[in-house]
Amino acid sequence: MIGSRFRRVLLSGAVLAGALVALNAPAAQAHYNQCPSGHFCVWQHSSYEGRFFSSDRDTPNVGGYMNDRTTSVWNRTDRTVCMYRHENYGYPMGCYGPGGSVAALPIHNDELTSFRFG
Ligand SMILES: [Ca+2]
Repeated sequence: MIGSRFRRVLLSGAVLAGALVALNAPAAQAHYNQCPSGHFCVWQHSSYEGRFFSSDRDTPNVGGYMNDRTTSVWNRTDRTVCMYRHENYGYPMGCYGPGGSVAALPIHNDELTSFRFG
């Protein structure tokens, strides 16, 4: 009884998720283009998908919307940008040179909180 109700809920969730994916399809196609020239860009999911944040200047805290969620990045600037696990540039987690990008951070996934231009 409880089991079948649970399955029904899961099924409705799957249908809803499918509908959301369909609605979001046009935006998802533009994910990589979200990153303006001159910005350091970060995304929630691999391959530049999901939540997005970017800035063209030192960012001591990416804010609650993006904090500890970054999985892919693109440094679309002509400078090196270094990433940090904590706010105000605490605990370095690596840098990307001009034009550098990664579809999925090899380490420190979902930890980025601040970044700074070199
Ligand atoms: Ca963090």
